[in-house]
Amino acid sequence: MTDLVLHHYSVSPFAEKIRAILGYKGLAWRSVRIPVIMPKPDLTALTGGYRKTPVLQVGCDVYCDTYRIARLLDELHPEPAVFRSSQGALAVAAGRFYDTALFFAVIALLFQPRAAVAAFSDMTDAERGGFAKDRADMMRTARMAFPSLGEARGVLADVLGRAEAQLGDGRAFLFGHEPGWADFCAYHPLRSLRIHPVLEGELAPYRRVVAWIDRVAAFGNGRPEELSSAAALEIARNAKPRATPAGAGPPVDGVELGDAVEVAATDYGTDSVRGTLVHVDATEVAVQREDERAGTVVVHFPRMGFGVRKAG
Ligand SMILES: N[C@@H](CCC(=O)N[C@@H](CS)C(=O)NCC(=O)O)C(=O)O
Repeated sequence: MTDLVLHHYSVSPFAEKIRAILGYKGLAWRSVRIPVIMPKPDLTALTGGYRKTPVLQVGCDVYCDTYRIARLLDELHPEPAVFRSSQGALAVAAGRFYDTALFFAVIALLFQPRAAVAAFSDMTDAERGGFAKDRADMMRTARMAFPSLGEARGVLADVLGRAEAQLGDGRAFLFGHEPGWADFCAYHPLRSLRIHPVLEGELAPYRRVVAWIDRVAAFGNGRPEELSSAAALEIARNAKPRATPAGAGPPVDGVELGDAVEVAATDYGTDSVRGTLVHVDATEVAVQREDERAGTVVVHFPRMGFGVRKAG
């Protein structure tokens, strides 16, 4: 039985990024459906407060943010690789741009009234209202600007035009003949447009981009098997943390291993996670915490995009 437990919901673009990577790697995984809005008590029992989607659990190790999750999947299942040395630095930089500027441009398009009604057609009015309030609350503490519709259209036209031109030399993926991190990061927001009943037409002028989206979608989602959130908590309770090899990396300002710290995203969804700092390397920080229901858990975050400070 597989150890990979993905906490996610179906309409989450970032969750689709990880589902596509699981498909690309041909992996079996267990699927825990989480609520689309807060509260998410069984998820936050594992994470200690982090609320974003998706989260990957392996025993009592909990991986937050798709950048950290994808690195773990490469570590556990190296072939085929997501982070290719041939695409290296460029792919990580491009991925970050796609995950932020492109993602929020697409969100701005999806949330315009004519599109939102179609995207959320399976929700009641009350559910739609609850969703809008939840996301407005989340964005109130955000340290980033949400684009206007005009700005979003500008970003989209630029990104799509460049991608269309780049795919013009016959390459199958954005950075060559093999897919990599940047493909998955650009894929998840653009797929939301591709499958949208009202917005799909926005992609019509970009034939090669559409073919590329379909090529990534064809990886599928691997082999999911449903699991209840209660069973996921039991898995955590009965597990021991994975050994994390000691790594080297720049120290975190003002804190040392063993200190009580708070870790939080620096962009949006900034709910902090409190625990003992147990690991720091160039790309990751991890904290250990005790939870009444999940037991001892180690929560892993990328360093990029997360702040660590001494717990007050
Ligand atoms: N940097 C995060 C972004 C994740 C993200 O923004 N996910 C959205 C869903 S697609 C989210 O968390 N929305 C709020 C929620 O699900 O509660 C990552 O790479 O995992």
